[in-house]
Amino acid sequence: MVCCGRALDSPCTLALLVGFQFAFVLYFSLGGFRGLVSVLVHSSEPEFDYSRPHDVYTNLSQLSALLPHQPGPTGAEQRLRDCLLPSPLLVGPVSVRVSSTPSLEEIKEKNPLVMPGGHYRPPGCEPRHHTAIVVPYRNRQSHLRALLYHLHPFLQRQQIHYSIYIVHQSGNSTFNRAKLLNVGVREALKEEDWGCIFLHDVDLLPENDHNTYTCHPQHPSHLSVAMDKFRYRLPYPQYFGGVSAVTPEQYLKMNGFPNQYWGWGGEDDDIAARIRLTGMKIVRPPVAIGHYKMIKHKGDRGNEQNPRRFDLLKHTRLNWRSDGLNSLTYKLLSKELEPLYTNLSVSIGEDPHPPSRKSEPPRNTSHSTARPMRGDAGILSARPTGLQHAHSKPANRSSYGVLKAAVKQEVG
Ligand code: UDH
Ligand code: MN
Repeated sequence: MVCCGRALDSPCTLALLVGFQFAFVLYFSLGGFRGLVSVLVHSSEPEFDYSRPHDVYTNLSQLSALLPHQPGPTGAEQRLRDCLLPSPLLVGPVSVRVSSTPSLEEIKEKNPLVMPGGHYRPPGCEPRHHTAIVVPYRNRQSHLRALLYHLHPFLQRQQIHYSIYIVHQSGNSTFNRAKLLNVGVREALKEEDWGCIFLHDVDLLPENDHNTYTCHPQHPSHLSVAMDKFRYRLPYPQYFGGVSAVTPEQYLKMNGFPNQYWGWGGEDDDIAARIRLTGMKIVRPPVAIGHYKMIKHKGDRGNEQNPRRFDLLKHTRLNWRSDGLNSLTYKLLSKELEPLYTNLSVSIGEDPHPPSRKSEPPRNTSHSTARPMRGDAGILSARPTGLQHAHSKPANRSSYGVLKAAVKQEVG
């Protein structure tokens, strides 16, 4: 103490100076304040090297080598063991191919275990997860091929039981993404007792197979948390667009999705509001896992920005109970089991308030920009959503019967 009270030339002052210098260097070598916090708080974020991605078909031959159900010596089928969690076939970052995608025939050849309708069950083990992938769709053939080329091997490595449903809006009336998703959920559940339903834009390709296509048992999940379009960040905290997932129970709880959003924008924010209004929250994988590439595209004809979306969003609180699964009407025009997907062609009606086309300049979604275009989230009260990773347990499917009863009700 005595020495520290003295002038600059004392050894103690010198030691203090050296100490400060050392702390200064340490601070910056750990990445400044952020790095320091992450070291102190001990971030559990996994790390992946995206600069050396694997081919998306890696390890698939191992699946083909697995023998499908072999009859036991007595002729009875042997019970398969449960699939391992996490799947030993996962590789982490995978490369994404968006140009010169092979033809549908070639994709089928590369995925010999996929059954008609885009149905798949792991051959060597009993799957713990049963997931329907529902894709709202119209006039995006090249995107669809890229998605099928990419998603089939991606999901097979995860060793889940899945099917891909393409919900095709027939006709030229204004596109309605959320209503198509409602139709897809309903039709998928008519077919199978799915424990998890993925709502998947056709142009989003997952870049890391640790992003498992399974549901959280209590809360809806948002998977596309880090899209290249948004510079691999969440554009705003309650963003729920792109790729998300619900169990039938969660879907039922929020009365499904809105049917009234015709055109581009707002419907995903409405769904996020429903989640909050029904006491649930959004769970997400870590940013390092939830990487997606969006195939670049311009705005589609027939999916112009919906000028009513802000107004609709103001009324979600009032409307969610009456607009959704319980008010859904549509006509299923055809259902075809294509080799790589189930095609549902549906007539969902028309926008009762069509915008005047003259006043709406065509939207240009050139995706070099990282700015979210809708900005609709400002309407909703900001509420932070924690980044949580919880995908391990299979969803509780007990209330499936309730939804099935609701789903069975015939629609015109
Ligand atoms: N879609 C079609 N055909 C169309 C229009 C849309 O298939 O003519 C489907 C397709 O699955 C597409 C999805 O609807 O991926 C969404 O439409 P989009 O790709 O035009 O949406 P966008 O890329 O959305 O603009 C990205 C998120 C922007 C931030 C949102 C903030 N709320
Ligand atoms: Mn898009």
